[in-house]
Amino acid sequence: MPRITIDLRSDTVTKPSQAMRNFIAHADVGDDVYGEDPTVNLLEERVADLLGKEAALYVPSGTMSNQIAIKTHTQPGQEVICEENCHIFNYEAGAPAFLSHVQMRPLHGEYGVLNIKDVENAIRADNLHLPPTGLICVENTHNRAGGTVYPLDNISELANLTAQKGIPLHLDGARLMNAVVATGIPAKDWASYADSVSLCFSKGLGAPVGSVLSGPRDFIQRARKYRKIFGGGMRQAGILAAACIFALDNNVNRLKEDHENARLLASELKNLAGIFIDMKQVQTNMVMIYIRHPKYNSETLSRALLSKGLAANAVDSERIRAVTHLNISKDQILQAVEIFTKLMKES
Ligand code: TLP
Repeated sequence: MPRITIDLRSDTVTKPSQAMRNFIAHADVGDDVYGEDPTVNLLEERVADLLGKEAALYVPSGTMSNQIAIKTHTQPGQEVICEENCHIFNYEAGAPAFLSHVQMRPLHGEYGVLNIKDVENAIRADNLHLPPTGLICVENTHNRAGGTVYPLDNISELANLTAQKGIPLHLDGARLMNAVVATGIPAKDWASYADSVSLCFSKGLGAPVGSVLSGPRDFIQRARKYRKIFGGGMRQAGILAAACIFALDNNVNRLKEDHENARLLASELKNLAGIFIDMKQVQTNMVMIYIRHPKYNSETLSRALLSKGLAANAVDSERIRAVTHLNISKDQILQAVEIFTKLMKES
Protein backbone atom coordinates (compact mmCIF):
# COMPACT_ATOMS: atom_id res chain seq x y z
CA MET A 1 0.00 0.00 0.00
CA PRO A 2 1.37 3.49 -0.85
CA ARG A 3 2.40 5.68 2.06
CA ILE A 4 -0.48 7.86 3.23
CA THR A 5 0.66 11.43 3.84
CA ILE A 6 -2.76 13.09 4.02
CA ASP A 7 -5.37 10.95 5.72
CA LEU A 8 -8.90 12.27 5.15
CA ARG A 9 -10.62 8.88 5.55
CA SER A 10 -12.13 9.77 8.90
CA ASP A 11 -11.61 11.74 12.10
CA THR A 12 -11.34 8.32 13.76
CA VAL A 13 -7.74 8.11 12.52
CA THR A 14 -6.53 10.87 14.88
CA LYS A 15 -3.64 9.90 17.12
CA PRO A 16 -3.18 10.98 20.75
CA SER A 17 -0.87 13.99 21.07
CA GLN A 18 2.19 13.96 23.34
CA ALA A 19 0.31 16.20 25.80
CA MET A 20 -2.60 13.74 25.86
CA ARG A 21 -0.16 10.86 26.41
CA ASN A 22 1.46 12.74 29.31
CA PHE A 23 -1.95 13.33 30.87
CA ILE A 24 -2.89 9.65 30.50
CA ALA A 25 0.36 8.63 32.19
CA HIS A 26 -0.74 10.27 35.43
CA ALA A 27 -4.32 8.95 35.48
CA ASP A 28 -5.55 7.60 38.81
CA VAL A 29 -7.15 4.18 38.19
CA GLY A 30 -9.18 1.45 39.87
CA ASP A 31 -11.42 -1.44 38.84
CA ASP A 32 -14.30 0.13 36.90
CA VAL A 33 -16.45 -3.02 36.99
CA TYR A 34 -16.51 -2.41 40.77
CA GLY A 35 -17.23 1.27 40.01
CA GLU A 36 -13.87 2.11 41.58
CA ASP A 37 -12.04 3.89 38.79
CA PRO A 38 -11.89 7.56 39.84
CA THR A 39 -10.98 8.78 36.35
CA VAL A 40 -13.85 6.90 34.69
CA ASN A 41 -16.20 8.18 37.41
CA LEU A 42 -14.99 11.72 36.82
CA LEU A 43 -15.45 11.42 33.05
CA GLU A 44 -18.99 10.08 33.52
CA GLU A 45 -19.83 12.98 35.87
CA ARG A 46 -18.31 15.51 33.47
CA VAL A 47 -20.32 14.21 30.51
CA ALA A 48 -23.56 13.94 32.50
CA ASP A 49 -23.04 17.55 33.53
CA LEU A 50 -22.12 18.69 30.01
CA LEU A 51 -25.30 17.14 28.63
CA GLY A 52 -27.57 17.99 31.56
CA LYS A 53 -28.31 14.32 32.26
CA GLU A 54 -28.51 12.50 35.60
CA ALA A 55 -25.90 9.87 34.79
CA ALA A 56 -23.49 8.55 32.18
CA LEU A 57 -21.63 5.38 31.25
CA TYR A 58 -18.19 5.04 29.66
CA VAL A 59 -18.07 2.41 26.89
CA PRO A 60 -15.43 1.29 24.40
CA SER A 61 -17.05 2.54 21.18
CA GLY A 62 -19.82 4.58 19.58
CA THR A 63 -21.33 1.40 18.21
CA MET A 64 -21.53 -0.15 21.67
CA SER A 65 -22.99 3.04 23.08
CA ASN A 66 -25.78 3.14 20.46
CA GLN A 67 -26.45 -0.58 20.78
CA ILE A 68 -26.63 -0.49 24.57
CA ALA A 69 -29.08 2.42 24.22
CA ILE A 70 -31.25 0.42 21.82
CA LYS A 71 -31.13 -2.66 24.07
CA THR A 72 -32.02 -0.62 27.15
CA HIS A 73 -34.88 1.30 25.51
CA THR A 74 -36.57 -1.52 23.58
CA GLN A 75 -38.14 -4.97 23.84
CA PRO A 76 -37.63 -7.78 21.28
CA GLY A 77 -40.10 -7.51 18.39
CA GLN A 78 -40.35 -3.73 18.51
CA GLU A 79 -39.56 -1.33 15.70
CA VAL A 80 -37.00 1.49 15.76
CA ILE A 81 -37.60 4.52 13.53
CA CYS A 82 -34.50 6.15 12.08
CA GLU A 83 -33.28 8.17 9.11
CA GLU A 84 -32.28 5.93 6.19
CA ASN A 85 -28.66 7.10 6.05
CA CYS A 86 -27.94 6.98 9.76
CA HIS A 87 -24.97 5.16 11.23
CA ILE A 88 -27.05 2.80 13.37
CA PHE A 89 -28.88 1.48 10.30
CA ASN A 90 -25.96 1.44 7.85
CA TYR A 91 -22.72 0.88 9.71
CA GLU A 92 -23.37 -1.14 12.84
CA ALA A 93 -23.39 -4.50 11.10
CA GLY A 94 -27.07 -5.23 11.69
CA ALA A 95 -26.58 -5.06 15.45
CA PRO A 96 -30.11 -3.90 16.38
CA ALA A 97 -31.53 -7.17 14.95
CA PHE A 98 -28.63 -9.25 16.25
CA LEU A 99 -28.47 -7.89 19.79
CA SER A 100 -31.88 -6.41 20.55
CA HIS A 101 -34.14 -8.39 18.20
CA VAL A 102 -35.77 -5.21 16.90
CA GLN A 103 -36.43 -4.21 13.31
CA MET A 104 -35.33 -0.89 11.91
CA ARG A 105 -37.77 1.40 10.10
CA PRO A 106 -35.62 3.71 7.99
CA LEU A 107 -37.31 6.90 6.70
CA HIS A 108 -36.10 9.25 4.01
CA GLY A 109 -34.54 12.44 5.36
CA GLU A 110 -33.26 15.69 3.87
CA TYR A 111 -29.66 16.34 4.88
CA GLY A 112 -30.17 13.67 7.56
CA VAL A 113 -33.22 15.39 9.02
CA LEU A 114 -36.45 13.44 9.44
CA ASN A 115 -39.73 14.88 8.22
CA ILE A 116 -42.04 15.17 11.21
CA LYS A 117 -45.12 14.10 9.24
CA ASP A 118 -43.30 10.98 8.01
CA VAL A 119 -42.38 10.10 11.58
CA GLU A 120 -45.93 10.65 12.76
CA ASN A 121 -47.20 8.34 10.01
CA ALA A 122 -44.56 5.72 10.75
CA ILE A 123 -45.44 5.41 14.44
CA ARG A 124 -47.46 2.23 14.70
CA ALA A 125 -51.01 2.07 15.94
CA ASP A 126 -51.85 -0.34 18.74
CA ASN A 127 -52.88 -3.29 16.55
CA LEU A 128 -52.32 -7.04 16.87
CA HIS A 129 -50.62 -7.18 13.45
CA LEU A 130 -48.12 -4.39 13.93
CA PRO A 131 -44.69 -4.20 15.57
CA PRO A 132 -44.87 -1.61 18.36
CA THR A 133 -42.67 1.46 17.83
CA GLY A 134 -40.12 1.20 20.64
CA LEU A 135 -37.63 3.97 19.89
CA ILE A 136 -36.75 6.82 17.53
CA CYS A 137 -33.11 7.61 16.73
CA VAL A 138 -31.55 10.75 15.29
CA GLU A 139 -27.92 11.58 14.45
CA ASN A 140 -26.18 14.93 15.02
CA THR A 141 -24.02 15.76 13.22
CA HIS A 142 -25.17 13.44 10.48
CA ASN A 143 -22.29 11.45 9.04
CA ARG A 144 -23.60 10.12 5.70
CA ALA A 145 -25.39 13.39 4.98
CA GLY A 146 -21.95 15.03 5.05
CA GLY A 147 -21.55 16.18 8.66
CA THR A 148 -24.76 18.20 8.64
CA VAL A 149 -26.22 19.71 11.79
CA TYR A 150 -29.67 18.50 12.85
CA PRO A 151 -31.44 21.84 13.45
CA LEU A 152 -32.50 22.38 17.05
CA ASP A 153 -36.06 23.29 16.01
CA ASN A 154 -36.45 19.96 14.22
CA ILE A 155 -35.22 18.02 17.25
CA SER A 156 -37.52 20.00 19.50
CA GLU A 157 -40.49 19.30 17.21
CA LEU A 158 -39.61 15.61 17.17
CA ALA A 159 -39.24 15.53 20.95
CA ASN A 160 -42.73 17.01 21.34
CA LEU A 161 -44.11 14.21 19.22
CA THR A 162 -42.18 11.43 20.97
CA ALA A 163 -43.17 12.76 24.41
CA GLN A 164 -46.81 12.88 23.33
CA LYS A 165 -46.61 9.28 22.05
CA GLY A 166 -44.54 8.02 24.99
CA ILE A 167 -41.72 6.82 22.72
CA PRO A 168 -38.10 7.40 23.80
CA LEU A 169 -35.73 9.42 21.59
CA HIS A 170 -32.06 8.46 21.30
CA LEU A 171 -29.49 10.89 19.93
CA ASP A 172 -26.40 9.44 18.27
CA GLY A 173 -24.25 12.44 19.09
CA ALA A 174 -20.99 10.83 18.02
CA ARG A 175 -20.03 14.28 16.68
CA LEU A 176 -22.37 16.40 18.80
CA MET A 177 -19.48 18.69 19.78
CA ASN A 178 -19.00 19.54 16.09
CA ALA A 179 -22.62 20.73 16.05
CA VAL A 180 -21.99 22.70 19.24
CA VAL A 181 -18.92 24.44 17.81
CA ALA A 182 -20.57 25.07 14.43
CA THR A 183 -23.69 26.68 15.91
CA GLY A 184 -22.68 28.00 19.33
CA ILE A 185 -25.67 26.11 20.80
CA PRO A 186 -24.62 24.42 24.08
CA ALA A 187 -24.52 20.60 24.21
CA LYS A 188 -27.10 20.66 27.02
CA ASP A 189 -29.65 22.33 24.75
CA TRP A 190 -29.41 19.63 22.11
CA ALA A 191 -29.37 16.87 24.72
CA SER A 192 -32.41 18.23 26.56
CA TYR A 193 -34.64 16.91 23.75
CA ALA A 194 -33.32 13.35 23.83
CA ASP A 195 -33.87 10.67 26.45
CA SER A 196 -30.40 9.28 25.86
CA VAL A 197 -27.33 10.68 24.13
CA SER A 198 -24.19 8.96 22.86
CA LEU A 199 -21.06 11.09 22.57
CA CYS A 200 -17.82 9.84 20.97
CA PHE A 201 -14.31 10.80 22.01
CA SER A 202 -12.43 8.85 19.36
CA LYS A 203 -13.51 11.06 16.44
CA GLY A 204 -12.73 14.77 16.16
CA LEU A 205 -12.03 15.03 19.88
CA GLY A 206 -8.87 13.02 19.31
CA ALA A 207 -8.95 10.41 22.09
CA PRO A 208 -7.81 6.93 21.12
CA VAL A 209 -10.83 5.04 22.51
CA GLY A 210 -14.24 5.54 23.99
CA SER A 211 -17.74 6.92 23.99
CA VAL A 212 -20.11 7.94 26.75
CA LEU A 213 -23.83 7.13 26.91
CA SER A 214 -25.89 9.47 29.08
CA GLY A 215 -29.47 9.57 30.30
CA PRO A 216 -31.67 9.22 33.40
CA ARG A 217 -30.12 7.43 36.40
CA ASP A 218 -32.30 4.30 36.21
CA PHE A 219 -31.69 4.05 32.43
CA ILE A 220 -27.92 4.20 32.95
CA GLN A 221 -28.12 1.63 35.74
CA ARG A 222 -29.82 -0.81 33.35
CA ALA A 223 -27.41 0.16 30.56
CA ARG A 224 -24.49 -0.72 32.88
CA LYS A 225 -25.80 -4.28 33.08
CA TYR A 226 -25.98 -4.49 29.26
CA ARG A 227 -22.46 -3.10 28.98
CA LYS A 228 -21.33 -6.08 31.06
CA ILE A 229 -23.40 -8.52 28.96
CA PHE A 230 -21.96 -7.07 25.72
CA GLY A 231 -18.43 -7.52 27.08
CA GLY A 232 -17.76 -3.84 27.60
CA GLY A 233 -17.02 -3.93 31.33
CA MET A 234 -13.43 -2.70 31.55
CA ARG A 235 -11.09 -2.75 34.51
CA GLN A 236 -8.46 0.02 34.92
CA ALA A 237 -10.16 1.99 32.16
CA GLY A 238 -9.12 5.31 33.70
CA ILE A 239 -6.05 5.11 31.47
CA LEU A 240 -8.43 5.50 28.53
CA ALA A 241 -10.98 7.78 30.17
CA ALA A 242 -8.16 10.24 31.00
CA ALA A 243 -7.69 10.81 27.28
CA CYS A 244 -11.39 11.75 27.03
CA ILE A 245 -11.08 14.21 29.92
CA PHE A 246 -8.06 15.74 28.21
CA ALA A 247 -10.08 15.94 24.98
CA LEU A 248 -12.94 17.76 26.73
CA ASP A 249 -10.51 20.29 28.18
CA ASN A 250 -8.36 20.83 25.10
CA ASN A 251 -9.90 19.61 21.86
CA VAL A 252 -13.42 21.01 21.70
CA ASN A 253 -12.92 24.63 20.63
CA ARG A 254 -10.27 23.68 18.12
CA LEU A 255 -12.90 21.76 16.11
CA LYS A 256 -13.54 25.10 14.42
CA GLU A 257 -10.17 24.72 12.63
CA ASP A 258 -11.40 21.41 11.21
CA HIS A 259 -14.58 23.13 10.04
CA GLU A 260 -12.55 25.90 8.39
CA ASN A 261 -10.35 23.32 6.68
CA ALA A 262 -13.39 21.43 5.38
CA ARG A 263 -14.82 24.66 4.00
CA LEU A 264 -11.53 25.53 2.35
CA LEU A 265 -11.29 22.08 0.75
CA ALA A 266 -14.89 22.24 -0.48
CA SER A 267 -14.64 25.73 -1.88
CA GLU A 268 -11.45 24.88 -3.81
CA LEU A 269 -12.66 21.51 -5.13
CA LYS A 270 -16.04 22.78 -6.25
CA ASN A 271 -14.35 24.75 -9.04
CA LEU A 272 -12.84 21.64 -10.63
CA ALA A 273 -14.49 20.16 -13.69
CA GLY A 274 -15.73 16.63 -12.94
CA ILE A 275 -16.45 17.39 -9.30
CA PHE A 276 -19.65 18.61 -7.69
CA ILE A 277 -20.00 19.78 -4.14
CA ASP A 278 -23.24 20.71 -2.43
CA MET A 279 -22.05 23.57 -0.21
CA LYS A 280 -25.22 23.26 1.89
CA GLN A 281 -23.81 19.99 3.18
CA VAL A 282 -20.51 21.51 4.26
CA GLN A 283 -21.37 22.56 7.79
CA THR A 284 -18.73 20.91 9.96
CA ASN A 285 -15.67 18.72 9.34
CA MET A 286 -16.74 16.69 6.30
CA VAL A 287 -16.87 17.18 2.57
CA MET A 288 -18.92 14.91 0.33
CA ILE A 289 -17.22 15.05 -3.06
CA TYR A 290 -19.51 13.98 -5.92
CA ILE A 291 -17.55 12.57 -8.87
CA ARG A 292 -19.09 13.35 -12.25
CA HIS A 293 -16.15 12.66 -14.46
CA PRO A 294 -15.76 10.78 -17.78
CA LYS A 295 -12.77 8.77 -16.55
CA TYR A 296 -13.29 8.33 -12.82
CA ASN A 297 -15.97 7.08 -10.51
CA SER A 298 -15.58 7.40 -6.76
CA GLU A 299 -13.76 4.05 -6.39
CA THR A 300 -11.23 4.62 -9.16
CA LEU A 301 -10.58 8.21 -8.13
CA SER A 302 -10.13 7.14 -4.50
CA ARG A 303 -7.50 4.62 -5.67
CA ALA A 304 -5.78 7.25 -7.84
CA LEU A 305 -5.70 9.67 -4.90
CA LEU A 306 -4.21 6.97 -2.71
CA SER A 307 -1.42 6.38 -5.22
CA LYS A 308 -0.48 10.06 -4.58
CA GLY A 309 -0.56 9.63 -0.80
CA LEU A 310 -4.03 11.08 -0.24
CA ALA A 311 -6.49 8.76 1.49
CA ALA A 312 -10.24 9.46 1.23
CA ASN A 313 -12.87 6.72 1.03
CA ALA A 314 -15.65 6.24 -1.50
CA VAL A 315 -18.97 6.10 0.39
CA ASP A 316 -20.94 4.96 -2.65
CA SER A 317 -20.48 4.85 -6.42
CA GLU A 318 -20.63 8.62 -6.84
CA ARG A 319 -19.23 10.10 -3.63
CA ILE A 320 -15.91 10.33 -1.84
CA ARG A 321 -15.94 11.50 1.77
CA ALA A 322 -13.14 13.71 3.06
CA VAL A 323 -12.98 14.31 6.81
CA THR A 324 -10.82 16.96 8.45
CA HIS A 325 -9.39 16.50 11.94
CA LEU A 326 -6.68 17.53 14.36
CA ASN A 327 -3.91 15.77 12.47
CA ILE A 328 -4.68 17.70 9.27
CA SER A 329 -3.23 21.16 8.70
CA LYS A 330 -4.30 23.89 6.31
CA ASP A 331 -1.13 23.15 4.31
CA GLN A 332 -2.20 19.56 3.88
CA ILE A 333 -5.60 20.72 2.65
CA LEU A 334 -3.89 22.84 0.02
CA GLN A 335 -1.73 19.84 -0.96
CA ALA A 336 -4.89 17.73 -1.23
CA VAL A 337 -6.41 20.34 -3.56
CA GLU A 338 -3.28 20.17 -5.71
CA ILE A 339 -3.47 16.36 -5.93
CA PHE A 340 -7.13 16.50 -6.94
CA THR A 341 -6.45 19.25 -9.48
CA LYS A 342 -3.61 17.34 -11.15
CA LEU A 343 -5.59 14.11 -11.39
CA MET A 344 -8.66 15.78 -12.81
CA LYS A 345 -6.61 17.67 -15.39
CA GLU A 346 -4.40 14.73 -16.45
CA SER A 347 -7.39 12.73 -17.56
N1 TLP B 1 -18.27 6.32 12.10
C1 TLP B 1 -17.13 5.87 11.34
C2 TLP B 1 -17.47 4.68 10.44
O1 TLP B 1 -18.08 3.70 11.15
C3 TLP B 1 -18.35 5.04 9.28
C4 TLP B 1 -16.57 7.01 10.51
O2 TLP B 1 -15.46 6.85 9.99
O3 TLP B 1 -17.22 8.06 10.41
N2 TLP B 1 -22.15 7.12 15.15
C5 TLP B 1 -21.66 7.85 14.14
C6 TLP B 1 -22.46 8.99 13.64
C7 TLP B 1 -20.42 7.53 13.56
O4 TLP B 1 -19.98 8.26 12.56
C8 TLP B 1 -19.68 6.44 14.08
C9 TLP B 1 -18.36 6.04 13.47
C10 TLP B 1 -20.24 5.71 15.14
C11 TLP B 1 -21.48 6.07 15.65
C12 TLP B 1 -19.56 4.48 15.71
O5 TLP B 1 -18.42 4.76 16.41
P1 TLP B 1 -17.31 3.63 16.68
O6 TLP B 1 -16.49 3.57 15.44
O7 TLP B 1 -16.58 4.15 17.86
O8 TLP B 1 -18.02 2.36 16.95
